[in-house]
Amino acid sequence: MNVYFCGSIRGGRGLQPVYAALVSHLEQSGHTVPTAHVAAPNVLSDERRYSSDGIYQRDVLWLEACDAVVAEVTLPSLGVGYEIAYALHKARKPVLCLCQVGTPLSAMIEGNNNPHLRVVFYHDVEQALAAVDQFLDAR
Ligand code: 6K6
Repeated sequence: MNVYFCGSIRGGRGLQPVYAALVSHLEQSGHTVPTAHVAAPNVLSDERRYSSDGIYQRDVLWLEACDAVVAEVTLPSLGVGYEIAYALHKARKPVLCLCQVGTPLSAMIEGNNNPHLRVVFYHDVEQALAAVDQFLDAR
């Protein structure tokens, strides 16, 4: 499947190792991840050659083309929130949100009963990877 991965960039890079584990797991499972760069340690410098306008146009095209969205939402990020809303309401894609237990998640995600949205709170990365497999296996 073509899986659009979302993770915080300007919202903070503290969970980059978790993003890397998620993207690596998706790719090792045979999925294509157009946004694999979100998990790269140097995304901010690598992507600097693109304009914000170019990034937005590219990411929206990828959202329209994907089969499913996996978003790590522990760190609050405007971009990730926008991508989730776009995927659900404009591109009409299934979305999995992964959040570490103990994190206060926005009510706009936690309280959202959209049938295409699944929110999973996880204790460790293994649990998050299992949630990804379960979500994609059901597609
Ligand atoms: C570096 C310097 C200027 O811009 C950059 C790189 N910016 C981005 N590169 C790639 N994807 C981006 C960028 N900014 C936002 N995104 C998309 O939004 C990604 O797909 C992430 O899932 C999400 C992150 O949003 P913020 O608000 O945390 O940056």
